[in-house]
Amino acid sequence: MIKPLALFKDLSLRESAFCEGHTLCPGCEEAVTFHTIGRATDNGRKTVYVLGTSCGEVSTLMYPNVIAWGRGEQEPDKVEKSVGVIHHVFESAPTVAEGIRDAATALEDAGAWKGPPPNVVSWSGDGGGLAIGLRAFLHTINRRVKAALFININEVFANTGFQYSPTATPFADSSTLPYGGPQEPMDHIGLAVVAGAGFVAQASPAFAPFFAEVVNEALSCDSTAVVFVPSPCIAGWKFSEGLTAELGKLACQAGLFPMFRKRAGQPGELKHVPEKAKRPPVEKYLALQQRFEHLVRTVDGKPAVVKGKEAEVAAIQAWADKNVERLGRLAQL
Ligand SMILES: Cc1ncc(C[n+]2csc(CCOP(=O)(O)OP(=O)(O)O)c2C)c(N)n1
Ligand code: SF4
Repeated sequence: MIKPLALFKDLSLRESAFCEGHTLCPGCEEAVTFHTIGRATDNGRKTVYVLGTSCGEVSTLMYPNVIAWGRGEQEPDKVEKSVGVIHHVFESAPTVAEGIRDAATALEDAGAWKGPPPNVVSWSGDGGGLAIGLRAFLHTINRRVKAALFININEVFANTGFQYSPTATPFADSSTLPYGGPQEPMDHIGLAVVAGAGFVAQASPAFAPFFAEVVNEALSCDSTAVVFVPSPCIAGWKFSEGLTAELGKLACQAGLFPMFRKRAGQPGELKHVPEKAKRPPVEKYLALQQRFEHLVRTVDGKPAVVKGKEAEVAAIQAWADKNVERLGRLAQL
């Protein structure tokens, strides 16, 4: 097995399928995510991307203007360097990916496709994948379709105006639920595991070697692979420029979005989450984002809980601690 750093180096030197001209916000983590996936898919196979409407889709496919996908300006002379992109409705990325895989298999069976089977990559936001498209997502997993399903978790429906999504951290402000509510977010990792995915991970480019490993593993899985990508949204969460990777790390280390990976039938692992005594308190993470300014602010360079909001912050801390324990147990299933 290739060591994580060696794999990271190998992937870094490959040709990305994500190129210039996108209009994602400066500081949006999705650009880094797309480069990693774009390089990992340069693996000797044709690649088909299936992009549900989301920031990642509307900001990269501006036909008739720039299209930010492809390896170079020209049609590549080798089919394994070629990239197909399908834009379709918001909630259906996994289902369309399933259709692509079926078509590829039919071509192969008919002898019309000679090369190795293509990479099929599905991309949805958490609104598309876990709210309106939850049915499509679970059924594709249930049918064990060989496709890598990526779900970008920015905790809002970003491109339509930052509406609430079921992955939102308790009490996070959004345009449809000002100041948020006490409900705990959906257990998206548990759902994918119990639905029968062959590989389930939660991985952030903030932990670059781990992320590269996970993307590579998802592409080589023989069944449905699911990768949740926690993704700080600079425009929706309102944080200062330069903090994207820092927030990605803190979200994991404080227990809100731990790095996780598990192959079906094998023990999995939690990564990059310190033991409880060494975990950063959630205030440290919340204070850096305006979506939590009704709870925690930075005073004299330190996070300070707003008077009267101690119970809300304690509830977020309790959920984060519970989350780490729950995912630890899930990894051992
Ligand atoms: C059936 C349907 N309803 C609503 C829309 C409008 N719409 C397009 S993208 C989107 C939100 C996408 O949110 P998410 O999937 O979380 O992706 P993000 O924008 O956050 O990347 C909505 C509501 C649509 N395209 N189709
Ligand atoms: S709104 Fe958020 S998710 Fe969308 S491009 Fe900007 S930073 Fe990225």
